[in-house]
Order: sequence, then structure tokens, then C-alpha cells
Amino acid sequence: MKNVLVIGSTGQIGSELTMKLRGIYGNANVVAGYIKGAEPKGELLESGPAEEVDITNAQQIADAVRKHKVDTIYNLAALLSAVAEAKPLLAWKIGIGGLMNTLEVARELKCAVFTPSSIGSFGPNAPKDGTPQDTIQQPRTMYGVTKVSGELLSNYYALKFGVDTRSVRFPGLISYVTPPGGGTTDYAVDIYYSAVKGEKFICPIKQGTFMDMMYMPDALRAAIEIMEANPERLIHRNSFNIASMSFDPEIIYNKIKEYVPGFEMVYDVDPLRQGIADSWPNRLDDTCARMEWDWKPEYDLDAMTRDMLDKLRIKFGKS
Ligand code: VAH
Repeated sequence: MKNVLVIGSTGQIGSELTMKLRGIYGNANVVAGYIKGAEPKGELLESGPAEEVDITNAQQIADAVRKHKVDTIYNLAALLSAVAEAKPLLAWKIGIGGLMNTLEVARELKCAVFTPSSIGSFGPNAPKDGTPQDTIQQPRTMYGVTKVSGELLSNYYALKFGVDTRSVRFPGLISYVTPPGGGTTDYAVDIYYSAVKGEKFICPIKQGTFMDMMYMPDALRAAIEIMEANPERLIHRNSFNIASMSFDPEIIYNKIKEYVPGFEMVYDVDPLRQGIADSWPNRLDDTCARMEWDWKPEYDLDAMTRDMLDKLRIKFGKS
């Protein structure tokens, strides 16, 4: 049975992944790593161990790994795309300085490491539709630079030191649990909140801008299945394209209106996030993930919309 440390356990992915991992491996076997000011609360705090682990502090990572006999690290510490453009040095310090700390601890203490990459690891000169697993990666954002560099560093540690590093390139992730912070795809989360609250949605991304998106339950399953995969089948490691749906604001708006008649949306394009979105693919080709570790999404836009609206209505007492 695994002993897991989740670095960034109170973030958009971490808060849900930690609970799902505890359900699989046992509450006591999954440590919630957090930083000062973002301490775990409620069920995340009460259901299992927690340690202060700032990814820029290698000693804190090593201490938590030794204390809890960790053999698998989920490294979810990162600044999302729009925030990273505002704080590029911090994004690099966390994304790459932090990853280097994690990989060094993993090398020394024999841990496997999962570090997510992103559709943001591609730039405008990668094929937009059916973006291949192996193609040009020249992102124009610091977020993308940290993701591509993270892929290369993780592959280096696997090749040079035999560290079991694995990764998936996440699409924009949509969840009703922990609101995202500062991403380019986050409009696809915010639109559901507006619909349930009965508010007009002001969309910062222009019509016709397609991006890969994924419902969080599928993303969590991918993060777990890749780490459970038979390593002998893996031709790739860092990082696998995974995909489930691709849409633009008009498509998701019309889908929500099927369930929320009268829901209104207007466009007020944010040049920063639009520029980032324009540089990203429309739709990834995830054949390699399907071939090498049987990846398959379970939610499409309709199923996600029904579940998001149901769960948010409960969250806001409108069910
Ligand atoms: C962002 N939601 O928009 C994140 C994610 C692929 C998008 O990395 O920055």
C-alpha cells in the first residue's frame, strides 16, 4: 500500500485529490502538505495527517517524507497561467525550484513523483487540432515555460537517476469544490457559479476560442491511474496528453441554458487571458495515454453540466 505526500493539498486539484487518495490508500497513509496561510480545514484536516511543506524548502519535503515513510509524492504546487504572468519569478521558483527540491528528495529517499503538466506547455506553433503527444513545445507564457521545463527535468531524473516520475498534461479543470485561482480556463468554472446564482455571466474569453477542458473527477482518476500504471507499458512518462472535451464559451453557455433557461452571458474580453488562450491548442490527441495506460474520460459536457449545476445548487442551498 502506498504512503503518499500531496504537496499543495489545499489547492484546486490537491483539495480533492487528497481526499480521493485517502479513500483508496487509507486516511493515515496520505499526508496533506500545505503552506502557511493555506492550512487544511474541515474534512481535509480531520481525516488524516498534515504537515507544513513549502516546496521551496527542500528540508521540509525531506522531513515529511522521512516522518511518514512516503513512497509517492504528488507535486501540485504551482501558480496558474494568468497569475504566473504577473509573478513570473515566483512561478519559476515554485514550478522549477520547487520541482528540483522534490526530485532531489525523491532521488535520495526513493519516491515516485507525479507533477502535472498542462495544455499550456504548448505554444502557438504547435498543431492546434489533434495536438500530437510529441511535437513542438514553445510556450509564450511563464506558466508554459515552467511546465515544459518541468517535463524535461522529470524525464531527466527518470533517465539519469531512475526516479519514477510520471505526469499528465491537464486541460482546463472544472470543479465545484475549490474555486480555481488565476487561470485562463477558469471562465468555464465561473460560468456555472453565475448560472446557479442567477447572475449574468461576463465572459473574459471571446467566442470561437476552443480549449481542452475536463471535469475534475476525470482529472483525479487520471492522476491516480497514471501512477498505478504498469511501468513496463510506458513509452512516455512526462508528460501524457489527456483529453475529454473541447469547447468555446458559446458552446458551454448554450449547454447550461438547456438546464437554466433565461441564463444570460455577455463578452468582455480580457486581453491577457485571451492572448494566453490563443496560444494554446484547441484539442489534444491523447492516443498514447489510451494505448500505454488505458486512459478514457467518463464525463462529456452534458454529464459535467448536470453534475456541476446539481452540486452547486446544493452548495448554495438552491436545490
Ligand atoms: C490555467 N486552469 O488556466 C489552468 C490550467 C490548462 C489550464 O493550467 O492556468
